[in-house]
Amino acid sequence: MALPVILLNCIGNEHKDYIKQQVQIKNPYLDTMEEDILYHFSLSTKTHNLPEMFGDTKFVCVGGSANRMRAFAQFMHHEMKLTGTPEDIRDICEATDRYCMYKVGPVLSISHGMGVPSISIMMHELIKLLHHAQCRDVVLFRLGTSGGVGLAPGTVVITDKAVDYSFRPRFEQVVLGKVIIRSTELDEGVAKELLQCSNELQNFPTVIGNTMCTHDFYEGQGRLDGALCSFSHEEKLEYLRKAYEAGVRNIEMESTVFASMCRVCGLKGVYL
Ligand code: R2B
Repeated sequence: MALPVILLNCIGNEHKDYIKQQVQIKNPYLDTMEEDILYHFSLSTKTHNLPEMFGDTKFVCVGGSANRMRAFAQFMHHEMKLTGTPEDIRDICEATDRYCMYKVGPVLSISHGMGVPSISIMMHELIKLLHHAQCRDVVLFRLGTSGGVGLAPGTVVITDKAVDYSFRPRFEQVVLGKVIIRSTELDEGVAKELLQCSNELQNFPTVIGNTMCTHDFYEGQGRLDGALCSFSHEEKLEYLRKAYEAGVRNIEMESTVFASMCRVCGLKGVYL
């Protein structure tokens, strides 16, 4: 409940001047294409009027599970006192079961699945969707689960930098067999504003810290209970200690690609 309430408080503030830009697509081929099919959303520029459906979107909230993002959309519907009943909101991507998507007023709520490959596909199609729909001034929030490092359970971590397994603020993408490195720093202004919103609410312990993105839930995050475990309990603690010293306050599996794609495409991104 903490994340939706903090976010609601933030959205309740007047929409700030800090977000006055269009989504920047970094693909010269895209605008020459007769049709762009967003395969995993089951949407297309030919079959759907994307500006009409999505043009007024201001906040995109993404999270791992489909059920959670539906519940989040219903919560926002209720809190924004929209017409109709929250239970009746329709999954815009119902023709596919890859992702779910709900639109409630200016808020789009989308699931991204687990891990970098899954959220990366969703991000490509989402950024293209925002471009085709001619959206402006959009802020993108990831509201998801993660494991805290040296924090009381339930603490909300607003990500300062998304870092890789070596605590570096970078995302490695393999393109045509070569590794490309992209930066993963997130928008400082929006993160600070969210922290302020959280402080005003009380009851929701919130910190700003680095989020470490791993490519695996078990060995990659130093868990001792996977099917494989090639390290000792002490080695695990040593790694987590080093992570903490490097500013890591939580661990999850999607932040680096989220942050790097927001940065390249000129989107304000906040990672919770
Ligand atoms: C957090 O929770 C999921 C793994 O259980 C994964 O998506 C993540 O980043």
